[in-house]
Amino acid sequence: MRLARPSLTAISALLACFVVAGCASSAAAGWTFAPPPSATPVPAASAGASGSPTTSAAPSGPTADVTLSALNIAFDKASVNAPAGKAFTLLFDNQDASVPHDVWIKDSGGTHVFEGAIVTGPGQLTYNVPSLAAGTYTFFCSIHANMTGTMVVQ
Ligand SMILES: [Cu+2]
Repeated sequence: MRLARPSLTAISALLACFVVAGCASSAAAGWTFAPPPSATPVPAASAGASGSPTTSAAPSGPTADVTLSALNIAFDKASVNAPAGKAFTLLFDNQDASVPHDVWIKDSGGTHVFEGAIVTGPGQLTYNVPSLAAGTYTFFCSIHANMTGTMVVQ
């Protein structure tokens, strides 16, 4: 009679071990995608600023030839410079939450020479602008008529 209880306890303990082992092994199986020793997770700060599926720019990538930001339905610069005769990159940073902006460029005759894709803030996008001849252009947001600036290509 006295042996019955200890053995029962042993069985339940064994059972508990089995369950724990089962849990542990299944959890281990879930980690097969990251076996390397690099235990450095993605910085929580940058992970917190997520929610930008349309962006492609790396947070700490190389700087673009031209940078432009939008905040409070306005561009941060009234004038930017760009290189003439060669394609260049334009990093657009839309800081207006839930507001769509884009960057279009037109020449002095009003012809659109570049029409960038819409970025809904907060989000960034690096545009690849084709080669432009030297001259003074106007960059603007196709959505908000008040958002314009001068682009000096030289
Ligand atoms: Cu806009």
